[in-house]
Amino acid sequence: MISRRKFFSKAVVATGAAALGAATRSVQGAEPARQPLENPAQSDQQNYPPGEPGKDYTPVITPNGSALPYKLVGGIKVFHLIAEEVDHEFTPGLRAHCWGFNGQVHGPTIEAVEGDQLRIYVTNKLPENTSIHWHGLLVPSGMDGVGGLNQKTIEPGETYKYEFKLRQHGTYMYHSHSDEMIQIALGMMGMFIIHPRTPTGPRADRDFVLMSSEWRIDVGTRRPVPIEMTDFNVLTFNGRSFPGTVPLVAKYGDRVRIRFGNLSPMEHHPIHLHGFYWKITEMDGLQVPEAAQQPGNTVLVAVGQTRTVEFIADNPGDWAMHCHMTHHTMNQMGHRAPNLIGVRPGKLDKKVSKLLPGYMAMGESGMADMGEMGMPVPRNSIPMLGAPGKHDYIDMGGMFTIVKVRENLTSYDDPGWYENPPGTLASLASNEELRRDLGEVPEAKPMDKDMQMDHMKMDHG
Ligand SMILES: [Cu+2]
Repeated sequence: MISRRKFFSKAVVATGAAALGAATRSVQGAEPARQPLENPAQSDQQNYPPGEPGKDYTPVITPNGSALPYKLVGGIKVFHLIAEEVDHEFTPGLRAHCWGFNGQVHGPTIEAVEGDQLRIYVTNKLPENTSIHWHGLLVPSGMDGVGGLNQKTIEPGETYKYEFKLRQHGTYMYHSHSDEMIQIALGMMGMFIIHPRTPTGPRADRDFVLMSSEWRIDVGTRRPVPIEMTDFNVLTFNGRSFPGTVPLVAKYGDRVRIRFGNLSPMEHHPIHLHGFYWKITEMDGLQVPEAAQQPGNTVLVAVGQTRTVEFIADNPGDWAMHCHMTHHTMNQMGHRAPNLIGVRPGKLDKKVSKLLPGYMAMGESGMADMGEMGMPVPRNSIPMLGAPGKHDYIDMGGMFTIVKVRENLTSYDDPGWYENPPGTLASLASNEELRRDLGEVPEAKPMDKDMQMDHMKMDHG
């Protein structure tokens, strides 16, 4: 395979150095050698020893997940993925039979170094054919994994071999590319991280990997519905829903990198971090030149995309990080419920409970209380489940996690809840303060469920 660099150097010889610049840009496939968006993929012309963790790179952290181990055989990194059914826990209280790799949903993170030669065996223990695509990787066509197009699919019981050299670095993914709708909806995906052979720029102290997905699991069942198109009710980071997501812990001053990937069946996720702004340093694995790195605190990760962000953890505290679509921070039952906001149930409970013992109308004044009440729920379901927080109940779930930044950490274990320094915690205002600053104590009679509203008096006759 001829690389861009090789092609370019030939173009230079042919046209002369004076042609550098606009003229060579018009040559298809040729880019100036220092063009910042170019991947430094000279590695296909050169042989490198296998990259070593700790020496050539700092391994990434996959919260709630793990890295796929490898073995060195004659200088080649040999990995083994086993596609199989997995009894997966989304969060305590909800398990389902999913499809994943090596006993995990999602599959373990594959991690290697630019220039490494890889051999990846894929064993199929599923009841149907599969094949694996290396999403974003520059591999020979026959290694690209699209069933039927690039290869014969892997039949149940067979093991296939993929082999290629890594010619790039960045944040990528892998996923099934056979019966895609079913297999991706059941969980057959993972992250694929390639470290640069020659790192440029500052090294991250904490390098996290978070893959988004979404599922439809009907309350009380144990099998995701893979044909769902719109109404997903379990949303996950690395296959887990809050409170099942472990926090991302950093020391004050750490450079934190988060590599987001999204292989949800249908939906894009705007991931929002509180307390910081970040810069987007990679898009689909390609490095964004520093001058073009967009600052922000919400990054839209569309289906099939990866986005990498970096920030300095210079603000101690417990910080929410979540998809900002409100239905994506709910655990089951946030959907298809009747709208009871402002409804006056009156004696409804009493009347209905004659027919349905224990019936209780819910949601007239919002739904936040429902998770907290700890009401009996169908087996294997997490309707409206949140978690007790330090100050009160956290009524979010789904694609939600917590970034914890602390001074004087001695380890990256969960440090517990943040201790707010005096004067830095929202609190109940005293009457004295209200009179001093507002001139009065505001009348604050809460809305009564049975309150007669003005519009109810209107004559609709
Ligand atoms: Cu979302």
